[in-house]
Amino acid sequence: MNKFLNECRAVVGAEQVLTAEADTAPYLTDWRRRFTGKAQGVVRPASADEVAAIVKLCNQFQVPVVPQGGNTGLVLGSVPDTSGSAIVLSLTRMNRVRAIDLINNTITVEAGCILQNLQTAAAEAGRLFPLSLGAEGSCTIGGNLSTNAGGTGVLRYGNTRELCLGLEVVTPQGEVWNGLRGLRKDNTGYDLRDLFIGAEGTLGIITAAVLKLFPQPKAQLTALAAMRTPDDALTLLNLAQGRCGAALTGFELMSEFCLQLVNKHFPQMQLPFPQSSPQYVLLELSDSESEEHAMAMLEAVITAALEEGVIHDAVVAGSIAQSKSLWHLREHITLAQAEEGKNIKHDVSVPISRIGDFIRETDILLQKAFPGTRMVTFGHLGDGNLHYNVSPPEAMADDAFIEQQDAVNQVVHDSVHRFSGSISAEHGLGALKREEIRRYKSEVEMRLMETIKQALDPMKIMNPGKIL
Ligand code: FAD
Ligand code: S2G
Ligand code: ZN
Repeated sequence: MNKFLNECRAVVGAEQVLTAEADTAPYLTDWRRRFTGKAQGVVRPASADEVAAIVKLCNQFQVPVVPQGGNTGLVLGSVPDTSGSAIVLSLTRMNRVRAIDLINNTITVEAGCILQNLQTAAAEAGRLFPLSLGAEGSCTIGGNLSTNAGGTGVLRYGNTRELCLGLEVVTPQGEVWNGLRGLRKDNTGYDLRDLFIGAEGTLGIITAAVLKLFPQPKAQLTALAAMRTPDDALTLLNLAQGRCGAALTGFELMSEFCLQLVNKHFPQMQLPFPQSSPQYVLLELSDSESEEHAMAMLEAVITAALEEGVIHDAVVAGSIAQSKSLWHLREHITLAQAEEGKNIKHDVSVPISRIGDFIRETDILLQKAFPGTRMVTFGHLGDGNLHYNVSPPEAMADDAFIEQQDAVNQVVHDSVHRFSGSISAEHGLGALKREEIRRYKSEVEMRLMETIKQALDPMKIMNPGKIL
């Protein structure tokens, strides 16, 4: 019998140590079903102390540990390699809201809390927790913090990093660091909290967090605008930011092909325009004054954009239901692209002003190198973050296309580098981009990251093979 797993059973209970193939399978394959790892087992602790005890056993028996939340990550960060030596440590049982402080405007929540449940808990308390992304029904706040997730609200509220005030973390040595301070100012030494945020489980296991809450807006309005080019979208962004300031809380670019895919695979989702356009922007205003004030602002933006020829059509959602249906168009792009078949994703960012040039130049380079590839280009334009995803030519078999992944990545990532951008804007590096990042980060930067990893996790048991 496996002594290590027996000791784990003594900590979390036998039923919380999964080893049967049917039980462990969902934890070992990534969301895109592109990779399946192996593990000694899946361990599901119920508290930070149980996590600490398991990590101590991992030290004692030299067992690598892969922390996992909702397993919706897109860079193979949350699944083990194929050696079978690791355990997956699932935080999903640790999902309580521990405290809400309406005067401090903070909520203390455990890492395994699903993002949508956190949004609901905030709303029930009369507040807004503004992190929002397509996977919110299954991703967890621990995973959001560990990947420093972005989503559609970054323009106004920042990445997950900006939403966090304090963390509770189990260190690679199995100690519990209680940094659950709800302070907006605390300058007492190195910023340990920000070291763990975005570390993708390679420096420690986040078990709880203190997060910021925001006032609920009095009105939230959504509009879908149709235009010719990404540069028109940038002009609209500037116009909207100039007139609405902080009230502009969402600005998502979608190409015509993105929405054709959505309509093809989800025919019930209709475009609210008689004919299609090359580009669309979904924009959202959140107003603290009133519905009328928000509507006046939005109509002023739309009118000015039509008069200046920046857009040639627009629809303003007349109800919450219509607003939701516009957002569903946006949120179904990832699912539609997955339904269409295998694709090569690029979660990139470039300076906002250069997005139009980046798309034009890189589209041309890709068509030259891989004629007939179909571009699924969409994303968080206000953050300079594009999902610049490449689908194979209609006539090409998926697998044949995926074999060219490295060559396609090189064309796109070299272009990103030329535009002084990043090859991972919000999804992280995981195992997927571990090698690729070395082509673009300086030796100094790589050495600094390796020094931090060596200092905190000298036994290299924390999510090995991810990031570094
Ligand atoms: P997992 O996938 O379980 O893990 C992700 C990483 O975090 C892994 O490295 C894992 O080891 C680590 N980890 C997980 N929990 C912990 C913990 N408690 N302590 C330490 N490390 C931990 N991402 C965006 O940023 N923006 C988007 O708009 C977006 N849209 C998406 C849409 C869809 C349809 C899908 C499928 C994914 C999308 N994602 C997006 C990617 C993904 O949802 C995010 O990366 C999310 O933050 C992952 O959360 P999770 O709980 O699923 O983490
Ligand atoms: C989103 C999902 C990833 C992708 O929906 O904003 O982060 O490329 C993306 O489909
Ligand atoms: Zn995204």
